[in-house]
Parts: sequence; structure tokens; C-alpha cells
Amino acid sequence: MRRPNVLITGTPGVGKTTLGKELASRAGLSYINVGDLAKEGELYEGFDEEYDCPILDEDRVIDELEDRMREGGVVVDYHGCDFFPERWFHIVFVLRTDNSFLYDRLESRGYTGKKLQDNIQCEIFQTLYEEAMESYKKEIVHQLPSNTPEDLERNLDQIMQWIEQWMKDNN
Ligand code: DAT
Repeated sequence: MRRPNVLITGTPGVGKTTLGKELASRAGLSYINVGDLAKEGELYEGFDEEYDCPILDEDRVIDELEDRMREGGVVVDYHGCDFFPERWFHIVFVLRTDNSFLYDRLESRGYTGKKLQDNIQCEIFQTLYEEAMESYKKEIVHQLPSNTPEDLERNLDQIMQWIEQWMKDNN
């Protein structure tokens, strides 16, 4: 049985992990958090002093995931999307959160100063949406509001329906 690969992307704090894990559980797909995968496998190629975070070794991340992606049925969660092979994903969702909500979420995560401001700007400039539109066919890129628990439920229902339809069409 063929199953789709779903990419969930967006600025840190928009709700990718919350949605991605619940979606994978409801749809019986597997869930991969690329940030966690990199941490576990130390898939880094240096350290960014300005942003105070390790630099992802994108080639090693791709090597690590290739076999699982080829099998299908994977929900991938990451705050970047331009380095994955385009062929991996059947649909891409960019979660969007209003500033006031995002600010509170990032602050309660302990973000302050430049890190907090940069992430808020990333959302204002819709950086991830543009990155997704440039990296994948526009028809497969969808923005979803991610402000409230009601948004989360609606997004889950909508994506579940899409997955069911994809399975009917492709099996
Ligand atoms: P991300 O994985 O994009 O960094 P997350 O899933 O860790 O984001 O969520 C960040 C915080 O926001 C977390 O405390 C859960 C909360 N949250 C996520 N989606 C939400 C939604 N739709 N409504 C309200 N809160 C949400």
C-alpha cells in the first residue's frame, strides 16, 4: 500500500511538532522531527556563533532519511525546507501564527532578545512560505492558520481527509 510523505514546516513555535505528532498518530504514519534526528545523530557541520546554535549537516540528514522517505508514509517536521529533495514530498503544509500568539509561545520557550526578534521577523516576512513556494510545486504548498486549538483540530481534519483521498487515488 502506497502512503504519502507530508512535510510540516514554518517558523519555530508555530505548532509543527504538536500537529505533526498528532497527525502521524491519527493517520498511522511515522513522525520525524529533523531537529531531534540531527541532535541524536550529531548531524552537524559546525557552530553558528551569531545564532548560538549548531549548523545542520544537510547532506548527512538526507542520507539518513533517504530509505525511509522512499518507503513513504512519513510526516517530517522542520523549520526549513529548501534542502530536502523535492521528490520526497507529496504535500507541504506551512503553518502560520499571528505575532501576538507567536511572541508568547517563544517567550515561554525561553527565547529572548535577538533570537526572539529574529523568529518573529521570520514569521512577519513569511520566510518559510516563500522558501516552500520556491522549493516545491506551488500546487502542493498550503498555508494553514495555527493560532488556536480550534485551528489545530481543523487542520488535522483537513489533512486526514487529504491523506485518505491520496490513498484512494494511489492504491
Ligand atoms: P514548533 O514545533 O513549530 O516549534 P510546537 O508544536 O512546539 O511548535 O508548539 C509551540 C507551542 O505552541 C506549544 O506550547 C504548543 C503550542 N501550540 C501549538 N499549536 C497550537 C495551536 N494550534 N493553538 C494553540 N497553541 C498551540
